[in-house]
Amino acid sequence: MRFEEAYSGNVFIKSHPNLEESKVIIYGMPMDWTVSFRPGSRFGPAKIREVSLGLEEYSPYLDRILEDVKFYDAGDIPLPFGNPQKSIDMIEEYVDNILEAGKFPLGIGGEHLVSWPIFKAFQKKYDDFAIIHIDAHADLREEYEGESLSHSTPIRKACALIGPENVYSFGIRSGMQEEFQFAKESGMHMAKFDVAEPLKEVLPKLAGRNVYVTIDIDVLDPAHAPGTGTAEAGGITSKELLEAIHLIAKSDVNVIGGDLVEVAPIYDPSEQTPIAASKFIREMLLGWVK
Ligand SMILES: [Mn+2]
Repeated sequence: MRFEEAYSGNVFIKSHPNLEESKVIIYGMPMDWTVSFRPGSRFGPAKIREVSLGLEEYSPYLDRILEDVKFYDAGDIPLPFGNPQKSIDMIEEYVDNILEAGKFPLGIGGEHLVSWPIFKAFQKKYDDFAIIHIDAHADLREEYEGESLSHSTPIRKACALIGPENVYSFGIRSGMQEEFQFAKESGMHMAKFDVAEPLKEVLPKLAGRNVYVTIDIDVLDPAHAPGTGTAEAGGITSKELLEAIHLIAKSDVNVIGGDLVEVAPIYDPSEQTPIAASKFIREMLLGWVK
C-alpha cells in the first residue's frame, strides 16, 4: 500500500487536507506481533489520534502553532496480523515511497520492531546518517527465544546496518548483561538512565549531520506512562522527554524523520499515556520539521 491511498478514519489534530502541499507524512504501524511481554501496542496509533483532539494547537515551548507545519496523516499501514516478515517488508516499501516523494516520515507504533524497516529505507536514501534512540531498553539482542525478528532487536540491527558508531542510545536502564557489554565494546554510544543531560553533550558532536530519532514511550517512568507493554521502573519524567525533544529541535542536527512507539492504551484507563504521546508528537512536528 502507498501512503497516497485515500484514508477516511480519524486523523491527528490539524492534519492538512492536501497531501501534495504537506511536508510531513504521519503514518501508523499497528503491529505487536513480536512482543516479549504484554501485547496491545497495535492499538496505539488509533488512540493517539483520538486523544490528539484534546491538544492545543499552540506550543508555548516553541512558539509555533500546528498550522505552521503542513503535515498529512495518511492513516495506518494495513499490516498482516501475525506476520512480522511481511509487515516489515510493507513498512519498508511504504517509507521508501514517502522518502521518494521528498516528504518527512513521522511514524507511530506499534512495537519497536517497526523501526527496523524504517532504518533500512533511510539507509537506501542517505549515505550517512545517525540514529538517536530514546528508550528504557537497550534493544540490542541478536534474537529473543530464537527469533531475530523481535521488538528487542532493532538497535542491534541498526548497529549492523549503519555502524555502531552512528547509533546513540539514551535513557537505557534494562537489558541483558551481554547487551550492555556489546554497547561498551562495539563503539556505539549508550547513555544509561538519563536523557536530557547526556543529549546536551552528544548533540554538538552530531552538528550538521542527518539524524533519525526513534522514541520508545517506555523511557518514561511508569508513573508518567503506564500504558506500555514492557513498563520499566526508574524512568524519566514527561518533562525531561519534552526537554529532550526541544534540545534536538534547537540543536544543529538535521532531523530527517522520527517515530514514537510502544504505546499500549489498554494498560492505562486514564489515557494519560496516549495523551502524553500526542503532545510529544506535536512537539516533534513543530520542533524537528524546519
Ligand atoms: Mn523499550
